[in-house]
Amino acid sequence: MADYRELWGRLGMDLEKHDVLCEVLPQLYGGVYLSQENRPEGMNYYNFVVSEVHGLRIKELDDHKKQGGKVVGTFCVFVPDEMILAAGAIGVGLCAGSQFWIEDGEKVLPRNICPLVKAFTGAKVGGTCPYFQSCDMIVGETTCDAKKKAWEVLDDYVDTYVMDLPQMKRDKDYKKWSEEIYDLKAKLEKLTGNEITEEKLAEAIKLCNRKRLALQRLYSARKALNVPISGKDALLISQIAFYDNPERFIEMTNKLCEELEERIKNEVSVSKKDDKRILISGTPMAVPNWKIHHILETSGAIVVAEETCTGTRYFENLVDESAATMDEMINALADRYLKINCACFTPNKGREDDIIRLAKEFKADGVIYNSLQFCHTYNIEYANVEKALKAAGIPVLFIESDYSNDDVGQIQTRVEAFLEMI
Ligand code: BJ8
Repeated sequence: MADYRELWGRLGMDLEKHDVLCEVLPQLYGGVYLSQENRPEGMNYYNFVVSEVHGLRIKELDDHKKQGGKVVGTFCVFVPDEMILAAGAIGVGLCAGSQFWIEDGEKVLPRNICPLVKAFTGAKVGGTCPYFQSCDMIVGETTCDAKKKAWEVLDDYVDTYVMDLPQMKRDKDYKKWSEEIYDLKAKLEKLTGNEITEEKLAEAIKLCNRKRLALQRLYSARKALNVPISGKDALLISQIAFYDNPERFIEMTNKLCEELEERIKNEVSVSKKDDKRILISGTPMAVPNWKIHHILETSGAIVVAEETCTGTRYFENLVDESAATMDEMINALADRYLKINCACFTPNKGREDDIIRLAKEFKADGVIYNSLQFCHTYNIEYANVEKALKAAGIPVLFIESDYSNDDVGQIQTRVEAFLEMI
């Protein structure tokens, strides 16, 4: 990797602490990713993106800022990327998935809350994430209590704007979410100095839809009986989708999909005949959280899909492109986004239906329900999901975990017993 220390220094990072992270990541990536056999050639692009994770893309953000552009950080798939792009800003997903950031997070937050929230807060407080350091503003949302209160803490470090997400799906909630998107529009226009015109928004809607279609195509390839790509690799691609340049990401992902479709034709597979096909459902897996996939795929399973926000919830459903006026477009955005079935909604029967539908579509032998520790919404929602899956005859195993490696052995034992049983 080129030398980015001058750039990191300018971003106000803690260089010494960041060096520790830079040492750990390649080892982790090598063990989890580069040890895989028969990976598609197209994964070389994503290997390169990871090798430059705090380098090249940060330089691109820096160049954009030097020309007067803004960078906006987000933490939830409900925040419409289309508005950020239409304002001429670059959006980056900031959810963090490493134990490395927990210690700094716990300096300002209680210990007994979700690791995802502690990690992204720690990344900012410790000055060890160049994406966070590049942000001119972050957009939070009122999804869960942990996030909701963390915004108040983060506001001391960076301009923090919060969208008030309704938690039911009645007509008045759709209306409210449209209003929230209108407010975001005004905020982004003020931040960037650019007007969000109908033309710009229409363009951004098309771009985000093309990105969703590329990810849908990737997931379609995983439905094949001879699975052409590992779950770990597919997860990595979704994670990269949150911060890569969208046009480049679309191009490279479609190119990879061509290769995967060829593999399917030629029956080239990364899975073995007896591997159990697993659908993962639950909380998002922010980079570099590859823990559950790695355990599964080294224990006789292949992960075929993720009903998560680093999976189907990110790219299912397109925004209606026939909307022409600003009102119509904003309503179309509200419609598409409020279809996401996050456990922060009540009731959330739609998610049970999604999991059953996906398990069938991807021919899963079983479901791993994965919840981050202290995530009340996903933890509690398991009871209803389990009931629904049982009624549908689909085996399920519940795993609650954090970012540490302390429970790897225990999870492995439970996973192996589950795989034997299904
Ligand atoms: S749409 S899943 S990205 S809120 S932070 S809820 S894990 S306790 S991330 Fe999420 Fe949006 Fe929903 Fe998806 Fe639980 Fe942690 Fe809260 Fe979390």
